[in-house]
Amino acid sequence: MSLPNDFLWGFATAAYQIEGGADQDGRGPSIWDTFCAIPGKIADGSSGAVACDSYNRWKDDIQLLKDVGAEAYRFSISWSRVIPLGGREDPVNEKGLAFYQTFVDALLDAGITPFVTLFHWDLPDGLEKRYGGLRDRNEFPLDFEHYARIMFAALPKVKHWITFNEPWCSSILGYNLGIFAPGRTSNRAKSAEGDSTREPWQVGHNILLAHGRAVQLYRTEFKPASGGGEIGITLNGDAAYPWDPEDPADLEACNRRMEFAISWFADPIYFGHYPASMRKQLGDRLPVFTEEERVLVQGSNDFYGMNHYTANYVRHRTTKPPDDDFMGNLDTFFEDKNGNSIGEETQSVWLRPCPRGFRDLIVLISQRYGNPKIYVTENGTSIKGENDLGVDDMVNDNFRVRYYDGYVRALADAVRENGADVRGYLAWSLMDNFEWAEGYETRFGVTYVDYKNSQKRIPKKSAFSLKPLFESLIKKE
Ligand code: GBH
Repeated sequence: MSLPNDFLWGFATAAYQIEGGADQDGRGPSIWDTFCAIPGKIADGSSGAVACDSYNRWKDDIQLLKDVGAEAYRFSISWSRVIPLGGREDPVNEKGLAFYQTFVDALLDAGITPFVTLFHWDLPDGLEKRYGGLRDRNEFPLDFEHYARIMFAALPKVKHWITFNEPWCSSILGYNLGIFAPGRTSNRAKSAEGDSTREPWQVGHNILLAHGRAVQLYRTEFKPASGGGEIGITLNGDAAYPWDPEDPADLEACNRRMEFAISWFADPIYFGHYPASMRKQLGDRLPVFTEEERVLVQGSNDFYGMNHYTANYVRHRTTKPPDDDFMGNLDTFFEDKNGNSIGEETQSVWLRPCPRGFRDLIVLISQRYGNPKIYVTENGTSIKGENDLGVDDMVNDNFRVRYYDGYVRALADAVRENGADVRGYLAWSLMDNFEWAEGYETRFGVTYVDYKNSQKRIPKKSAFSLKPLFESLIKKE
C-alpha cells in the first residue's frame, strides 16, 4: 500500500470533446466550432457538434462513473455555453449555467467528486473576433476573470478548480504550428495570418495572467467560505531521456525540453520568472513580467495539475535555432542512439507508453517546485488500429489495461519511494470522444462510444481495471 487513504481516482473529459449540443439552449460558437468548419483542419472532416452528446446524455455518463466505481470526475465548462459571446459585458445564458449546476449536483448525489476545468481550449469565438482572443494582454485576462467569477458563484460545492488545461497546447498548437484552433501560424500554406515567432509566447503570457487573476479572485472571494476549496493550473509534459546517454549536451537538452514545455508556465507560478534557457533563446520575443504581473502569477497554484502520456529521447542541435523554434533547439525521437525504442506504437504518432518516465517526471517536478501537492489530471493511451476493430474486440482493450497498470504503479512508486505528494489521478478518458485534429479516428476512452448508434456507451475492459488496481494501492486508513 503506497497511496494515502484520501487519494482520489477517476476519469476525465473536456466539454468540446464530449458535449455536442453545439446550438442547443443558446450556446454560442467557440473557436473550435469555427476551426472545424474549415476544410482540411480535422482528419475525418468532423467536429464536436454532436460528439458523445453528453449535453443530453449526461445521466448515462454519471451512471458509467458509478458502474466502474469512480470517486472523481474531471470535466470542463464550455465558456460559450455560459456566456455565448464570452465578454464581461455580454449576457449570461442561464440555461447553460443551469446545465452545469444540475450536473454537479447529480455528481455529488452519486458520491463523485467533481474537478472542474474552466478552459479546455474552447474560447468563445466572439472574443476571437472582438479583440483576437488569447492574444490580448489586457482584455482576455479580464474577461476570463469575469467568466471564472460566474462559475465560482454558480458552483459553490465544487472544491477542485483547474483554470487552464495545457496552456502549451493552446499557445504552440494554436499559434505556432496552427494545427489547433484558432490555427494561426507563420506557415502561409496553413493560415493567412499569424506569427509563429512571437504570438505563442504572448499567448502563454496572457494565459498566465488570466490564471493569476482567477486564482486571486477565488482566494479572496470564494475560497474562504468553500470548506477547503483549491485551485491550480494543469500542465502537459513528456518525460525526456538523452538520445546519447554519454553526451552531456543531450542531458542538457533534456532539461531544456522540460523547461520549454513545463517550466515555461510552472517557473513563473512557483518562482516569478521564465526559465533562463527560454530567455536566452527567445530574447525579447518572450514577454517580461511587470512587477504587478509577477505578483499576480507567483504563488498562484494550490496544487500542480499534471497531464502526462509519453516519453522521448532528446538530442541537442548544434546549429542556431530558427526563430519559430519552440522546443529549445533539440530534436526528439522514439529511439535512442543505439536503436532502443522507448515504447510500443499506439494510434497517436506522439504517444508511446513508457511508465518509468511517469515516475521520473513526477520526481523531477516535485524536486524543482518544492514537493507541491500534485493531481494527475490526465493520463491514458490510444491503441494502434483500435478504430478498425469490431466492437467485441474493441472492448477487449488489454493494451490500455496494461498501460494503466504500468503508469499507476509508476505513480505509486514515486509516492512510496521518492516521497512525491500525489493526491489524485484522473484517467483520460471516461469515453471515446472528439480527439481534436484527429477527429473520431483515434480513441482514448475506457468506454466505447458507438457514434453511428445514438452514441451508445459500452465500457471496455480497462474501465473496470482501475478500481481493483487502486484498491490494491490505497491505504485503508
Ligand atoms: C491531452 O493532451 C488533451 O488535454 C486532451 O484533450 C486530449 O484528448 C488528450 O491529450 C489525448 O490526445 O501534434 O505531434 O505536435 C495531451 C498532450 C501535447 C499530446 C501535444 C499531443 C501534440 C503533438 N498533448 N501533443 S504534435
